[in-house]
Formats: sequence, C-alpha cells, structure tokens
Amino acid sequence: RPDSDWWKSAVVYQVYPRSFADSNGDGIGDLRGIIEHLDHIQLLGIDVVWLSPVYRSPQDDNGYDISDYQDVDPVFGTLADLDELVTGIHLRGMRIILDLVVNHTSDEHAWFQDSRTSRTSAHADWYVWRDPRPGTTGGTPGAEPNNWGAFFGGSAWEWEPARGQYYLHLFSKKQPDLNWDNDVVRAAVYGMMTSWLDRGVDGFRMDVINFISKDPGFPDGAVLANGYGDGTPFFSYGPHIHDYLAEMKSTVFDTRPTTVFTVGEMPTVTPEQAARFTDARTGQLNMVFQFEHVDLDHDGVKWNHRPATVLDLKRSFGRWQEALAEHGWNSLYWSNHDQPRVVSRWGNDREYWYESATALATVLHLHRGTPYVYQGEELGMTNGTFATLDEFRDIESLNYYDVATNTLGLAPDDVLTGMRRISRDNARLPVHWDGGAHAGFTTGEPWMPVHSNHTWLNAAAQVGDPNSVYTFYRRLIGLRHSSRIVVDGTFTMLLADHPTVYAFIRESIDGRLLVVANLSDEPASVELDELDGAELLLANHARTPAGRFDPWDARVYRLP
Ligand code: TEU
Ligand code: CA
Repeated sequence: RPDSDWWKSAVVYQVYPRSFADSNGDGIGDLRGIIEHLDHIQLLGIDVVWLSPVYRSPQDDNGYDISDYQDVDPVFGTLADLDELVTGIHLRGMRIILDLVVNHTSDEHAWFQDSRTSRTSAHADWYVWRDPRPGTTGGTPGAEPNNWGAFFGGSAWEWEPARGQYYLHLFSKKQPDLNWDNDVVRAAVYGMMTSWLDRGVDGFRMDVINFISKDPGFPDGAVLANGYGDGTPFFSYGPHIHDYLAEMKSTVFDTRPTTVFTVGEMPTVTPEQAARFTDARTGQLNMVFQFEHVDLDHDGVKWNHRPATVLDLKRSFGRWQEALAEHGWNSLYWSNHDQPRVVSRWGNDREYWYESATALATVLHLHRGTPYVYQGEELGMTNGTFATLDEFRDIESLNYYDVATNTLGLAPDDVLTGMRRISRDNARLPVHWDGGAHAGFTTGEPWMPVHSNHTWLNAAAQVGDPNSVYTFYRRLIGLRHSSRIVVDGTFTMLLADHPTVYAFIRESIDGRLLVVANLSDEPASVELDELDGAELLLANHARTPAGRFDPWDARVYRLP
C-alpha cells in the first residue's frame, strides 16, 4: 500500500474553534484551548484534525468570512499559536488540515475594499460585478442582475454606488464571491495555499468549492417560496469547475513531496459528479462532502421538516457506496458545524441516548470511506434547547427567523420549532469537558450557553469509562486501524427493504465482516444466514441471541 493512500485508513476530527475550548476566559474557544486538549483527540485514535477557520475575520459567519488568509484572528490567538498547534499535532503522529474558504472572502478583505472603489482599481475584476438589469435604475428593487436569492436571505446581489454595479454574494452580503474566471485570482489562491503547506499544514477542507465556477450568463432561476430564484443549477457545477480544480491540483498538490489531504465540500453534488472529482486516475480531490443524506429530512427548504426513514437513509448511503465502489472515495459523516447533532436528529437522545449514539456511529464507521467525527460527537452531545430566540447566534438561523416571520408571515412559535430542530447552532454549543461550571469550556461567560446536560454528559465522565460513548468511538476507530477489511473491503447491503435494521457485509482478501444495527426504538428479529458461525467482534450492548435485536442494538461480526 503506497504511503500516498494513508487518507483511506484515516479518521478525521473536526474542531470548530469558537466552541471547542477557551483558554483565556473571554468565553470564546481559541487555539491554546485546542493545544491543551490534544490528548483527548489523540486518545480517540484520530489521524487528522480539520480546523475550521481561525483566519482574520469580522466573524459575520463565524470565520467563514475571511479578511486576511495569512494571519490568525486575535480572538483565536496568533500565528505562533497556530504553529505550536501544528507542531503539537505532528508530535502526536497526527496531521492537520485547514478550512479553505475561497469561493468568497469577507467584504473587509483588502482585495474587496479595493475592488469596490472603482471599475479601474487594481482588484476591479477580482469579484463578480454586474450592471443593473437593462432598463432599470441601479439600487432600486428589481434592478438586480438576476433573481438569485442568497443562502442567508435576500437577494444574492448587493448594490455598490461607487461602481454603479452590483456584486454577487451567495451567502451574506459581507461574503462577496471571488471571480474564479480571473487567472490572477486563482494564482493568488494557489500561492496562499502553498504558503500554508510550506508552514507544515497537511491539506485542506474546501468550503463550497463546487460553487466557484459560475454560468457566465447568470440566468434567472426558478422562483422559490421565498420569492427569489434558485441559482444553484447555474453555480453548483459550473463550466470550469474541473478545469480549476485540475489546475489547483497540478499547481499546488502535485508539486509537494507528500500527499496533500483534500476534501471538497460540495452541496448538491451527485454521485456521478463525485466519482469524477475523486477518481484517483483522473480526478482532482481525495474525497468530497455530499449532502444527500443530510437533505433527506426536509422538503428542499431545510426548515420545513419532512420525516425521513431508515429506508431513506439506507437507500441514500447504498447509492453512494455503489457509485464510488470501483473508483473514487467517500467521506462519511453525520455531524459538522452546519448540521444538528446526530443522536438528536437520527437517534433517540432520551430513552436510548447511549444505544442510539453508538449504533449510528457503528453504521457510519463501518462503511467504505473516510469517517469524520465532529467535536462532541464522540461524547454523544445532543441538540440545544433554545428556549427563546435570543439563545440563537447563527446568521443563517437569525436571518431565517426574520424572513419567515416578517416576509413569509409564519407564526413565530412554528418558526422557532423548525429552528430548534435543524439550526446550525445545535452543533455550536460549547464542548462539555467536565460537569462543572460552563462544562469546563471557559472560566468566563461562554459566547453561547452550555447545555444543562453537561453535568453528566462530559469528557471527564467518559474518557476511561469502558462503557462510554467516547470509549465506543475509540473501539470503532481501533477496528478501522486493525482491519484492512474496514478500509479496503467491498460493501454489500443486506436486508435492503427492512424498515429498521441496517445490515451490510464488508469483504476483502482479508476476510468478511457483517454489520447489523437496529436503528429503531422497537425490538427486531431478522433471518440472516450469515449469522451462522459468526464471531462477535464489537457490540454496543448485545444482550440477546444473534437474530434478535434490542432497540438500537448494533453489532459487528467476523464471518468465517
Ligand atoms: O456551508 C455551505 C453550505 O452548504 C451551508 O450553507 C449549508 O448548506 C447550510 O449551512 C445548511 O443549512 C459552508 C460552511 O460549512 C458554512 O459554515 C458557511 O456558512 C458557508 O459555507 C459559507 O462559507
Ligand atoms: Ca478565548
């Protein structure tokens, strides 16, 4: 196995620094807080740490709005702190990847500050500027170049009087989209990436990287319930996306002495497109984050709940396992800083908290692909309670509340219900280090209230406890590191039509594993010939004979 494939047997841990650990009492997580908790990550068996942005930023979107790619924001620390973190991670035999947010910058970035001043400035063509719609007066309603809506509400276009033009922002108006059709922009991004690799970083998670190439016609999109047009067909897999990523690969990655770990975040990506991006022979990235499973439980608008079933999930994951079986590679995730906590979303965080957290982890980690653990997921952290609107912090959630109540006229209580279920803030409650004040996250006032269940749900109570969620994750990760079947094995779904039991086989020249998990609150009995002679390797609470499964009973067997 060439060294170059180390990322196929790796497990990645995502740190969202603002909510991970605060070392200086200002209530906001920081780099020194991460340095002080590296043992917690290493003991889990983690190979790669993905660090969400710590660059200079006005924090409009908690750091996904970058004003200086080459410096660390003082709220998180200094470049010296980041160097110390990189060294600490390497000394523990782990690697670190940074979050690369280059579809857009902050509007406070020097490039944009210059670009907005005039059509002849040095950076005039570094962003996406367009004239008002013909026959209209710029800056008046309806004069926007097209009808696209922004992900964080309102039009995707903002008027700039100094230029007499609009600039595009797919996200907030403080996140102007870079013009990737400009080769000077691309060169600047590649130079920045190379400088981080030279500084010892081992790769990148690339924020909405499939959005960077836009349809040059900028056509209107189909009008959605919020009154704006859907632009995704015209920017989510644009005409030059493979060209630009191939150029990035040859310019930045292929010139390095060691493999650069790359994962592209790609909302709307299809299995076929993902196969093209990740085919080791002709692709550009090691893997991508796809969104099919995390879009199963709404009707297209994330706030509108549409209950999803285990069958929906099996079919979705099964499709992705099949599409990338021969060539390409999957990432495997339940949680990240944009998604609610999996034990609350897909599990049962009340009667079967431990069982469902560990059953869902078993299913995910035994699939073919690279698993991601989001901070606190290894503890079984749950969604927040958010008693009132003022407990929310996320720009996406707060803007939605405003649009939903003031423009769509929805009842505030109904809107809050939808937000409690799916808001990104569910993933951003401070991590629970112990059962003390503020869960040991800070000695000050946390930027976001700590969940009251930290009194019993915390790292101090779990690390070292053989029956904890944390220890179960350690065992799962240990199984991946000790068994080439988990890494290389093929994937075959069993009981494809069973409504609640998720079962599959992994097979390689090293042997066969059988995974069976009852992802429901009801007992289940299944007929599986494969169970004959099977040897139980790992289980979250096997108390019944093979074939009968308690609620949320998950088991990994080695087959003869
Ligand atoms: O997320 C992109 C993205 O698709 C999100 O808008 C996601 O669809 C949404 O949050 C789910 O409701 C990336 C980052 O992960 C996110 O934190 C940033 O806000 C966004 O890009 C802009 O940088
Ligand atoms: Ca701090």
